[in-house]
Amino acid sequence: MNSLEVITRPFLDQQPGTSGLRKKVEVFQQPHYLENFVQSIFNSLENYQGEVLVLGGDGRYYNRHAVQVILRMAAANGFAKVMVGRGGLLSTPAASCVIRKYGAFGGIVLSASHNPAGEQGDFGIKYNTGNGGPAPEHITAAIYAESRRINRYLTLDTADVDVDTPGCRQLGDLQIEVIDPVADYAELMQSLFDFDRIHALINSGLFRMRFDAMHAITGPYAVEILENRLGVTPDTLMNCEPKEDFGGGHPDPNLVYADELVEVMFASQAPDFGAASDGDGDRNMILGRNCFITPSDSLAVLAANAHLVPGYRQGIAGIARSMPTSQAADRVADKLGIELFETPTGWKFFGNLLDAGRVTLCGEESFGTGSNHVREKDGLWAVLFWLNLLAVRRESVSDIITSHWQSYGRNFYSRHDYEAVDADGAGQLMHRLRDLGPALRGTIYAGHEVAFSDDFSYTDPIDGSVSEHQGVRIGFSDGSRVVFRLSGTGTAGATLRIYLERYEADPSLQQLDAQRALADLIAIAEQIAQIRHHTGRDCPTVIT
Ligand code: VG1
Ligand code: CO
Repeated sequence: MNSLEVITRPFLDQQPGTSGLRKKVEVFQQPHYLENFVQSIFNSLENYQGEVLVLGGDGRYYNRHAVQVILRMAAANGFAKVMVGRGGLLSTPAASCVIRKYGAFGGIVLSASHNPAGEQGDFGIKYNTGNGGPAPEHITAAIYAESRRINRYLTLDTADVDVDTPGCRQLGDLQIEVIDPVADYAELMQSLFDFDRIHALINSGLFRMRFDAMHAITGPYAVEILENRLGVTPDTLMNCEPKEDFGGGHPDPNLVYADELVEVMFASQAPDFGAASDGDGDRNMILGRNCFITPSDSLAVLAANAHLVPGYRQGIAGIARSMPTSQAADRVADKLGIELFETPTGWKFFGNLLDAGRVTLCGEESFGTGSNHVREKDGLWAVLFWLNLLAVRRESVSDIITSHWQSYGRNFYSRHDYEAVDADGAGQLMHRLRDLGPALRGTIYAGHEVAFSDDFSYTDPIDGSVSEHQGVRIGFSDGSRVVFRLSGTGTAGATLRIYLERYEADPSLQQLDAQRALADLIAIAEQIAQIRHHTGRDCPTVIT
């Protein structure tokens, strides 16, 4: 079958953000838009001819169409085989798992994660390399450069392929294998965690839980793992039927968007454990009865208790966290005598450290946690890790976190998001903070002295690559911090994120509400950055 060369012209806005290219569906629907980006990915790679590509997505609107486009283009560009999840589905961590397990050259994941889906919503696409992780910056930069000069792409003139029936079929010279999107991932989870013990807890009659898939990709994964293998009752699982528009919701597992679950968990007869996952299954929220675990604390707790879980019984090599993530994990690393790395936001910065064996656990404040089992953050993995801890310790979630704070101190933490604000105003705010920078040092705000202020820059310890302008940090002499950065995943205006952190060693002061404990810092952030003035907003859209 001859491949077809299509003449095209570049779009100048195909710059990947924190996690791939995300745009409104209608932007992707422009003729050649998706094809240009896919060909730009292929053009930026070398020696992929004859290799295997993994393909799947979070099931949002346009996923099915994009799968067919990519299959034809992969065939025309000379891949030998594409492994595609049945129905075009693969959660982000499952895609990572499949790439690694079968030694694929790389993978294309169709997802805009938590961004709203549907015809009026967003679509997204990202490339993962052979280690199963998000393409590092030098590759995303090369893809962007290609997209700005592309003038042709290769495809086939063929009918759609059946991706709903498992098994192998041909498209020209390309072999297509439709795989079960859940099986390999479920097997990996079973190899890491003590399923017998979790099963015993769940069926003890003393434990109730809820899991909310938010009508996104984790539904089928939760049914197979939590229900079929671990024995939860079907009413434990909420919103487990994936929908192309995510049921009109916003599958961002936080206190605002996962309100249905939050209501259940904060009721008087609440279950013992609650969890939710995001659109593409790589993030998680952990709740206990009337209790919320911040993602930063979750990372610290997992690290401190990893020896209780079979997959990590040998101990952990090191921990990496993104810069805005609280320093709770640093204290655990310190106690364990292991390395702690502070990286820019986005999972791609963990890849080298994981590949080099320098770290075992990674986490981000944005509800992302993961380990060296794949090269993506992993929502259900975190849920299973917590279930394994609960099964071993047989304590409540709130007792576990309280005793953790007693041993290590508590890092009060909160993130304030101002979503979809005017991009110019947000840009000016960041610009001003960068200019103020070093001049802030030594100034005192409400009794807090500024110890340092900078624009975070990261040098990768493995390959020496440098990533600049990763967020403005203002640190105070008592260890408190305020961090400002702009989101790289939004598709409308700008989203300003403000991260607040304060350490409290005294157990008698650790039960305060986080917003109250951080009130001083919240006021200082406003005073320094003039958030209201620059965003035109009185308060954040989302507080977590
Ligand atoms: C956000 C989070 C970041 C995460 C990224 C992708 O990025 O802050 O920690 O890695 O989303 O996660 P940003 O640039 O909007 O702050 V996901 O689940 O959307 O793949
Ligand atoms: Co996600």
